[in-house]
Amino acid sequence: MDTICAISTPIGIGAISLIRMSGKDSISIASRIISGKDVLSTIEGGRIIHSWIIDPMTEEIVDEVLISVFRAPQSYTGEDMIEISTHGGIVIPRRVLNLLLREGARLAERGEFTRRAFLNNKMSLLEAEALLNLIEARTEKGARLAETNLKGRLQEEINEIKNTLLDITTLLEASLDFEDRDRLEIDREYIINRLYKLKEMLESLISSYEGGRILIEGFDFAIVGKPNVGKSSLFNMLLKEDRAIVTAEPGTTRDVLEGMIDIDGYPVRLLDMVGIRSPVNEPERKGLERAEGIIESADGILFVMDASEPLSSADERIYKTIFRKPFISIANKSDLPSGLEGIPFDISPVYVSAKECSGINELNKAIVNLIENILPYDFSEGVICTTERQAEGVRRAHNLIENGIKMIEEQRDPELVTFDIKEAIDRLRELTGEISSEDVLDRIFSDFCIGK
Ligand SMILES: Nc1nc2c(ncn2[C@@H]2O[C@H](COP(=O)(O)OP(=O)(O)OP(=O)(O)O)[C@@H](O)[C@H]2O)c(=O)[nH]1
Ligand SMILES: [Mg+2]
Repeated sequence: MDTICAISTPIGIGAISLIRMSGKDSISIASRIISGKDVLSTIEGGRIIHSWIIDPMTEEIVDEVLISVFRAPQSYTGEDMIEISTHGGIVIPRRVLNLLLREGARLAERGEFTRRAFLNNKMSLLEAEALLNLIEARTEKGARLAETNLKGRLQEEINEIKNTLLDITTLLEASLDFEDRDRLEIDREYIINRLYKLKEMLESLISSYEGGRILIEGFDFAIVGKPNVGKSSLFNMLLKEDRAIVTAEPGTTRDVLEGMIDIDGYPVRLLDMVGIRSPVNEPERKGLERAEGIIESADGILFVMDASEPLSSADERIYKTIFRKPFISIANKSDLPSGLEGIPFDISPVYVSAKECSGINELNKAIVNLIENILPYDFSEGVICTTERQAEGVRRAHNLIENGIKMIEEQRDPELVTFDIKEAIDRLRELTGEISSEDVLDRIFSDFCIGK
């Protein structure tokens, strides 16, 4: 494979920058742009040397650097690799990168280092996805989950299921050769029991995805209420940032604003939106259209009311559009004399004041409670799917097994059952990457950043 390189640290001002190169020419390419050209060729893997980057065309010194040398197969990608730590900023790393490109390396694509690691059996596809989750994790709980998957727990679970399925195929195939019907009966009972057990394992993996997704990507809360009840003020309060425009005029917010916060280790995405009423103009009508979509797709709702006024039919109408979703009702402006009375629907709101920043602990508690009620799983122990690809693969294997069980129960030809079980094994092999298509790999690794 050709030799690839990329800047692996974020571009911008920082103390150091890391440039990575992988492939069979890594060491010779690096040798051509440093002082003491022969040092690298004799050095063993896993060593770091101090050196200078020199432009071979102008002999100009570009930077003082540290160079780490890795030799195949003992490297991240399994190939020869060089990592150059340069000074940070925008200029120096780019110049060094350009020198590497000029000397014959090619710019890496997104996730290409990790893709090579996968192709060289350094990690499974599930581990590669866990790695991506880890980089993207926004909170500690998400990162911890990704770590668990990176250690291969999900992989182990899938392997266990797959190996049992392989045993079952062997039994089924053996039974095909048996003349003796009694013997086949015993096997049938045994096979059905084992398949039921596997079906259950897959079901709990499927239901784990909802929680896995929330922990990695975040729980989406749409902030919903009449105009002027203080939705944007609440958004700013929770974000601890003066992000959304707040005015005394109803109809201030039209677009959807998004902000991520960490509540007790849970990543929560807040969505501030237009106040709900009959739109008074075109921008507001468009805002409402967006809001409807957001309410629909949100995981939960923060339903905001004004505590200083009696509830109106407008509040009630809004309540009717959201009450089927997980929601928390909030009475804002509780610093003002209370006007809330005779709440016509069955809620007991959390009282807050966005103006005085009060009630925030109670609100955070309510948010955590709601999330924990939704998470279907004990995350400290469980094996969890975190990507749609994983969940889909597990679902397909599950359906095939379910079908297999049905056929055995209906005393159908074992050959047909074997067919489904083998198909289920293939789905699981795709999950771990034992069988993979370029398409699937492209999709997974294109989510990575360049340099990973
Ligand atoms: N007294 C008091 N006033 C508040 C509080 N929260 C918001 N306000 C005021 O209420 C008005 C509306 O606040 P916003 O945050 O813009 O309300 P909104 O719901 O986002 O309004 P729209 O975007 O128009 O739908 C502003 O004048 C705020 O200063 C509060 O807790 N107490
Ligand atoms: Mg607003």
